[in-house]
Amino acid sequence: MHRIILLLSFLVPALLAADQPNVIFILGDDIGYGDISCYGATRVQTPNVDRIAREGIRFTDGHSSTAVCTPSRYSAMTGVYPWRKAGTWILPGDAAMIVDPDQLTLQKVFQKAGYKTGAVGKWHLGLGEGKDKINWNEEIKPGPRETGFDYSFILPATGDRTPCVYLENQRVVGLEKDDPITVSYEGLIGNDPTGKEHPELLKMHPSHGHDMTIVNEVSRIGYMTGGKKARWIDEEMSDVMAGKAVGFIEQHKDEPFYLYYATHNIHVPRMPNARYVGKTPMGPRGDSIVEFDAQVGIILEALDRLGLAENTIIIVSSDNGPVVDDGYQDRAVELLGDHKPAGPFRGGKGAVFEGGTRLPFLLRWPARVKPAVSDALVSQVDFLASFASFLKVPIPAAQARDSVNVISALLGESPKGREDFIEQGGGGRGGLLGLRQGTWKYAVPGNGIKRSPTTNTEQGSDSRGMLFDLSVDLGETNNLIDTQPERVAAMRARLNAQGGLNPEPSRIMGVQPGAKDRPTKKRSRQ
Ligand code: NG6
Ligand code: CA
Repeated sequence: MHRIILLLSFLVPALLAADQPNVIFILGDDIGYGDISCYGATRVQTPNVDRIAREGIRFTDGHSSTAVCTPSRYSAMTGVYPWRKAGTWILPGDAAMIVDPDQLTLQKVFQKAGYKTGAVGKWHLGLGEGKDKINWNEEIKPGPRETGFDYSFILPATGDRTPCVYLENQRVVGLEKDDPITVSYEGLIGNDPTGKEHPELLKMHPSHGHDMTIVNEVSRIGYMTGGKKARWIDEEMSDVMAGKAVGFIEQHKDEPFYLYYATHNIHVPRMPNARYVGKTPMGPRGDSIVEFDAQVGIILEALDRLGLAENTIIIVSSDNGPVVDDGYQDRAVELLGDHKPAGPFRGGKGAVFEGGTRLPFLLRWPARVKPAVSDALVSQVDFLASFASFLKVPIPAAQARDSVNVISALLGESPKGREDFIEQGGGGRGGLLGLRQGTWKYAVPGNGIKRSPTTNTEQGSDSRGMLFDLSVDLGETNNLIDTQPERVAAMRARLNAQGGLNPEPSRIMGVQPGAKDRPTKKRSRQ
């Protein structure tokens, strides 16, 4: 009897621990399928991501919902396709938060299961009640906490948008009382020099837009004044954020935790730390991939050091497909060589082609998951339902409606993921949805503008619509739209049944409420 009790007292904590693995979701920015060496890159090496592939599952058909940042992250967090909601396209830095504090989120699922939750890195989901109402000099609410993060250390929007400061638990870090911050996306404020008027002050010059307030000798989208001591230094950003991420892991090493670590790499401006400069022949874009990989390495090392590796699920992915020239003259186009950022896929950031949303997607959990390559169709929108099922957290009826429980596919216990999946591209200014059904892909008719005028990325906009058979045409070059009317009709019907055939243009283009009042020239859109 005694012996049994003794045995049980050893076993029970171990069993509980296996039911409550830590989860770390590392989300890169603008990293394409082909930017990672275990997905085929040769001009850049990513040994730490490759280690996850070796020790875990490498998915070949893993997606974000959308081919740009804000909607992609919105959907990964809420389990809802972003085109269902107006105002979810790329947000300015002074936008209101688009995640409703009443909405169920992935991080709330973990909270309900007793986890400590933290967000470190890029936010870009809006904050507070938006422009004119955000006071950057106080606590800003609602923010990450109201969506379910116990701790947050974020950059509010993007590295190329003002305000260029970090927020820790929703307050600007390092703010001085006598140097308050103001932000504007409407026009020049204050006396800070702009890139437009003072290009001689820049160490990184814009190729498109990005000519407003200069911070750290880089001109940005949007204007700001004040907060001089609080402004970030781009070259230090990855160390600052990795330090916060490791700090969170150390602090919660004895209880289950969920960490959302959203790196700035490899978004523009690409300004890697000096340690990574020159590590690839591809200039800042390639070196920034190395810096991303190094951050994955820092997290892996922390898990090893703290003895947490065995029972921590680590997921690595990206928010949208790759882009080469994204608005700064960093020689990414000239130095690309034969590197294929989207791997075998067509298009990239902004596209409804596979290159827009099919991304590096890896999961490692040594305690339970056997190393494998999986072709299951899975998406970040599914994390919510999958982890809710795994942790036995009920999902209220009206929540996370597009999230499918694919936990068996994620853990490598089934080769089957989703039956079908809706991908969102930008299509220049048109807005495009595509339906994946097995290896078939249908994309709705677009405005016919083939390439983004700023990034030169093919968007997948065809005025007839497009149909591809990915089983023989992974690169989406042979449009079968005219040859298979029945299949097209069936796929359109399926899209329609999900509300995806004719969503209002404003929803799909993501026009911000009040956007009409804003000067169009200053507005930036993919
Ligand atoms: C575009 C910006 C681009 C990038 C993107 C958002 C221009 C010319 N382009 O409007 O540089 O900031 O928005 O990227 O301004 S994302 O990854 O956050 O979606
Ligand atoms: Ca992005």
